[in-house]
Amino acid sequence: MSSKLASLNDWVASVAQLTQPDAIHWCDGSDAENARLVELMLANGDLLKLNGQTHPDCYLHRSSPTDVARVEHLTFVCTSQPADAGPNNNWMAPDEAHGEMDALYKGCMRGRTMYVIPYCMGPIDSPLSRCGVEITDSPYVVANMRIMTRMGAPALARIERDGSFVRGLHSIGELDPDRRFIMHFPEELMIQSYGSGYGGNALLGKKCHALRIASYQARTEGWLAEHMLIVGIENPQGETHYVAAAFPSACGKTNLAMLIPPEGYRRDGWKVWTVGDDICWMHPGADGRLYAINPEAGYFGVAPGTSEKTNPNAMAMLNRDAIFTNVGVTADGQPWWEGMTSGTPAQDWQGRPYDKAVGPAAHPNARFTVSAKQCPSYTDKAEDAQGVPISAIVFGGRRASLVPLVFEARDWTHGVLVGAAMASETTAAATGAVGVVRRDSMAMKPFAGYNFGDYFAHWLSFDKPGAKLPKIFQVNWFRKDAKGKFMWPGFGDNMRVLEWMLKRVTGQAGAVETPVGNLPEPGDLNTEGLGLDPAVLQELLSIDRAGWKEEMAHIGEYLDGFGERTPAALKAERAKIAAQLA
Ligand code: TSX
Ligand code: MN
Repeated sequence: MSSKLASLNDWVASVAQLTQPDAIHWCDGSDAENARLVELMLANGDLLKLNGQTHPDCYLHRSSPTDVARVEHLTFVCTSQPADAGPNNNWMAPDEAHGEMDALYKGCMRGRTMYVIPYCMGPIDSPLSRCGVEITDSPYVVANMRIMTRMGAPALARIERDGSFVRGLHSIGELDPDRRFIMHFPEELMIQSYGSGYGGNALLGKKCHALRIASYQARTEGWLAEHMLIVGIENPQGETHYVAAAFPSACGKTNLAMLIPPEGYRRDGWKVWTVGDDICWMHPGADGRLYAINPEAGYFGVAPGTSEKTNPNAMAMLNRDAIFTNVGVTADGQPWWEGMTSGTPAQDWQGRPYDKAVGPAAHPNARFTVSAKQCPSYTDKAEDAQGVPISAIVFGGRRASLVPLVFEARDWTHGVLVGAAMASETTAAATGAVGVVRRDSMAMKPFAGYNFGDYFAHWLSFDKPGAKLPKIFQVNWFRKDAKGKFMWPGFGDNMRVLEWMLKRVTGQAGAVETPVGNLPEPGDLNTEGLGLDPAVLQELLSIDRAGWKEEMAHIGEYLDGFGERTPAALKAERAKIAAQLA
């Protein structure tokens, strides 16, 4: 097979020349093709079949034990000028990077099949969507890309219409951590990945394309590619407002995207709709509002911690047509991970007999891959070519102290500062010290395809005459008291905070102005039925001026780290707040 697009055929031919596969397979995305690939992977051990009674068409993949997560230290942005990648990225000169990668790719697909995957990020018929082609020698990557993107014949037809696409080349190589690179060439709209078969390193449509390359492309085209969930909140009047929210890892983004409102809210007619759980592309519309699509078609979620208690919607979508990576299994072949409320693991993620003295059953970064449509709260609006209008943008982080439960930014510039200053405390899930505050602007530290200083300026540029921008908020579900106990119940009860935000958007809720931002007074938040101690609520909604003075000094140092690329307007906003606190 080949394509009607000469530039695509030429590129495929040149990659085959370099990598020397035994065969080339153009993916059409059909069920028959998927069935053949599953057969192949069951035969070669890439997949194990799970219990067909309890989990029809579910499979387990065990990755190489040294290939279990993204590798930030091996991830590079290769722009001609180092300053364009910025201090927030690793940089390599494009010529040098191409030299390194070509040497690794030389003959690397001998004895293997090369798969050509045309894919579309976003609804096939949406002007907001963008396409790519991933070439890979991993059938596991094909099976995952089939769930995570609109993949195959319809995507190829759109690519032939558009005439342009992002090029992604991936080989698992030897899965050797010392021969592994994830390279991005934003000026060429190209991605090259070698030596890993895992998630963000290998499913190139996700972090590599939809965030790193897309953020670069979005800057030149006037839109935003963000690390945000998208959720629709329907009120008892039947009106739905859409919220986009950025959180660093381990803050429960997927849980928030699939939130189930507390009983009282459900009774009153409130509903929560899931549009996306990880990535959000936002474009200014003709009416001045920001319209968003979820460029993905599935969820590649962290399994451990997902349970009937934390995310019942996710549990309901995981009993059919799902791929599990690095989870444990029960004696009767059901997937199992830490946090599950029933079942007992028999084997751990490496296939060894489970022994809690050896380690957890599931790897802490174990994943599920599942179609978005299997989520009970998924909305058809996610398939809308125009996208959904965004009423509020939320920035969150994990902060045991200082940051209140919620506050509203005064205006867009203040909101961009809040996003740029985002920080989260490290958890045991990451390597290194626990409880250390790390800055992670807009939760994009690992994913911005260019200099953060330029990125902040791009965000500020949306505030222009005629724009009807969303309100920006900061939240913190993770405040702890002196005894180390979480002060806010979180999960479904976050609905109470979302209600206040949307009532601020429509002018129906009060707030008090502080230098840090506008906070609800205790009476502005619906805490009915929570049994929350009034003193705890007061504490969650108050500002520690001395602590914030210090925080603002840290934010100033951080912004100075991007040198002259940091927008003056952002520095001025910070200085203004610092002066008000003094
Ligand atoms: O996902 C979380 N969310 C968002 C939910 C919509 N988590 C899990 C984070 C790890 C991925 C949370 N953890 C949240 C939260 O809002 N809040 C907390 C902290 C917390 C943990 C346990 C309790 C309360 C708060 N349990 C009890 O109070 C019984
Ligand atoms: Mn993510």
